[in-house]
Amino acid sequence: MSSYNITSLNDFIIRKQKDFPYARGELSSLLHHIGTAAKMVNAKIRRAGLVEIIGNSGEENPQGEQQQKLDRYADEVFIDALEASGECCGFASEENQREVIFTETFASKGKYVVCMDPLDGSSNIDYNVSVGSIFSIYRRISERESEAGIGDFLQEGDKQVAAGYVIYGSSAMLVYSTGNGVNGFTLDPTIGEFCLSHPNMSTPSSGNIYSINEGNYIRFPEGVKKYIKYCQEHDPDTGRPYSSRYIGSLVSDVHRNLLKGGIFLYPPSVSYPNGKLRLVYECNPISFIIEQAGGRAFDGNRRILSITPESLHQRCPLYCGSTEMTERLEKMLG
Ligand code: AHM
Ligand code: MG
Repeated sequence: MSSYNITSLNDFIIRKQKDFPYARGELSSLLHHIGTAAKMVNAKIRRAGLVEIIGNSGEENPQGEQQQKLDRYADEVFIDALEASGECCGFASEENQREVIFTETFASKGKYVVCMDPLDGSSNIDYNVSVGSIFSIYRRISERESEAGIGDFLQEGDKQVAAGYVIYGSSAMLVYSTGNGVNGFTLDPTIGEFCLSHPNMSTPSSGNIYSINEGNYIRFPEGVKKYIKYCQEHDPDTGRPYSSRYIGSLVSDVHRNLLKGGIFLYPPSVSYPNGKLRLVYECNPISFIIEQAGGRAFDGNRRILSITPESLHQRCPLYCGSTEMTERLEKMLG
């Protein structure tokens, strides 16, 4: 007897497409290509240390940070996959100063633009720590007959039609949402398919994990310091002290907290007065997933998804996770 009882990512995407009566498969095709590119990046990461892929590329990204070889590899793989999909007319990422507009190929008429952090947490890669990829998809607002423009990429997070991340951890997993809940797929390496493993993901309303780089404590806003103290106090009723868990890979920290319940904080600090994380391709897609899973994400004052970006590489503080925990923090921030 056959033991075929899997739902592959592609089966699932096509099944979901039927929920949208006028969908013509363009978004499905785009998601399918992201899944394929993610498998290529995963394959490379799995061989890190064996092939010439770890270490600096010798170049810097637009923010003056050292680019790793894998940063560049992942960026190129996603660009090529998205252009080949024919559905994406432009791409913006952490690794490119300006948006990349596809003008030469049939992709120029694509309906969507994609913003990405192709390899998040890449400073961890040389030390065998989990990293990820983050993506955000918008419907273009420019005319389909014209070239895509910067305005297509600077839309509020609320306008995302889909977003997700891939985590290259003890297994590789792709988690995405098209605004109708969140689903997670684990790569089965024996068959090379992402298979539905975490249907309808929802985050607990509270938890006992707080994730923050406490090395920057001295310069944190007072409200954040107060909240950290609260997390460390003893209270058997609420399970405090909470556990402090910080990998330094946004995708990995958020993924764990999403499943177990918790809060992630990247406040303003001395080195990063506006926070370190980038609104367009880190905070927005992550916040979309968290809200879709029932959590919250804000910058201290506003919902992340309500902010209109002013530039591609704009930074923004990020506080996100379980509802009760983020609400308490919000009160302490005043
Ligand atoms: P990257 O996109 O260049 O890898 O930087 C973003 C990463 C996030 O994954 C992580 O949350 C953060 O930087 C960690 O920063 P820090 O080392 O300051 O705590
Ligand atoms: Mg990043």
